[in-house]
Amino acid sequence: MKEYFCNVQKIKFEGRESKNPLAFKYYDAEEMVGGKKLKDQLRFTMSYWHTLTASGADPFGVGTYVREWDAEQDPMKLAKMRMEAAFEFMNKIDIDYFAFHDRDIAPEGKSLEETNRNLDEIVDLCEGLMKKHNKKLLWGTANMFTNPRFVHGAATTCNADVFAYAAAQVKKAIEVTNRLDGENYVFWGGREGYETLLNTNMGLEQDNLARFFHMAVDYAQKIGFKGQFLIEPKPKEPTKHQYDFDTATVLGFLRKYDLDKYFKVNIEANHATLAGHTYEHEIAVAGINGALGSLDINQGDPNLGWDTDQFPTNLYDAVLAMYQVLKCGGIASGGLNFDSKVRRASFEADDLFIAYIAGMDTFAQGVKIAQKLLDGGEIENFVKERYSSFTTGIGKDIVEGKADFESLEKYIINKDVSANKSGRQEMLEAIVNKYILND
Ligand code: XLS
Ligand code: NI
Ligand code: NI
Repeated sequence: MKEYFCNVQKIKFEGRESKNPLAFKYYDAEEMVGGKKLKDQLRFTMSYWHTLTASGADPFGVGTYVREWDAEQDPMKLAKMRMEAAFEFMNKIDIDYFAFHDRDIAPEGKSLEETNRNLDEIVDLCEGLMKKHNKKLLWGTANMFTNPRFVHGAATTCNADVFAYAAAQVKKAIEVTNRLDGENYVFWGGREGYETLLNTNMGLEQDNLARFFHMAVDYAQKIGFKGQFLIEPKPKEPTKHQYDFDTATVLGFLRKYDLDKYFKVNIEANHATLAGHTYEHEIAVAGINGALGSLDINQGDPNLGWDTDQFPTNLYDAVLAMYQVLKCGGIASGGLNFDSKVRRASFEADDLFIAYIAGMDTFAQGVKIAQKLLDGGEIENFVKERYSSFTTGIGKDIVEGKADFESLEKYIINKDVSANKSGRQEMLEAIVNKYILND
């Protein structure tokens, strides 16, 4: 088989003294952390779209990335080359999982029928390569945002034919995900939102979105798809008001429409930033609601108001995010997906490897430090103590549902309120720093 990344050999763990840019310094896949191998704890995932199909184009200029398959004109031959390259890449970077949109892996044809045939042909190739190289599909999804037919949305369009098209497309995408034993199926609401209320029936659009999700659940049950459904919240971009704004919004929506038992969330760091949240906030909201499904770990830029999809290199954020993940008991059927692209100026093929290494080392350290922080217990003990008034006396009554307004009034009316204690934020932040710096 042709080699696509000729300048790069299999990436090895060389340890923190290594100066080799094409080696892991912190990610040792076999290292045990929290009772699991790092590779099982993190389940790193290659995003097909950013790794194989992205070009480096931006609104001001054409693509810059230099790739071995650039010259290929035939769309199906190109799709096959990319699929082979994907497995070479995963083997060399030592990643077991990948994720794709239907249109990443195979080109659209003239009709949906032809498009589905193209997809089947590439999925045949993919299935064989998965078996040969022992790789797994973390999730599949449908691209319902690139083609102009989705200009007004897919499940939230004003055009019933487009709704039907989207349904047929997702039907096929679930079938394909099922065939490849995908562990999850993701809905990111590409254009599910609106620009102006002046032309929008928001109530109908949201009801239709719920109808669409119910149809997906029904169909998955019908064909025996066992994977977990995930919604990926995002507050804006491409539309001004995306319906899946953040985790809390998604949970409210799911409950309103009786969908909460079928869906969890796929939380993206960059989307949390755009929603004005921290990543750890979003993970914690999912965690306390039993809805943490998977993670897209690409970081954004707090100074920029769009989804920059950068490789995650911010160690501090990674520690705090993984701390919440560990508190939730891990990532279950999810993984850590690099929904990240190299910068436009990082156009050489080696940059792809360097970027993944940087992200994998960051999250390896992130989870190791988070585990130590958890084991050390200083933060957890502080929090426990902070809420200790709810473990005895009147606090216990409140928690156990034995109190009401009248009994609480009777209790407090002639009593001095006990003194509040410091929240000690700076002390706690210094403890986090200690764990990071001492590691
Ligand atoms: C876009 C999303 C997208 C999803 C998959 O902002 O992050 O890449 O992860 O459709
Ligand atoms: Ni994403
Ligand atoms: Ni995104």
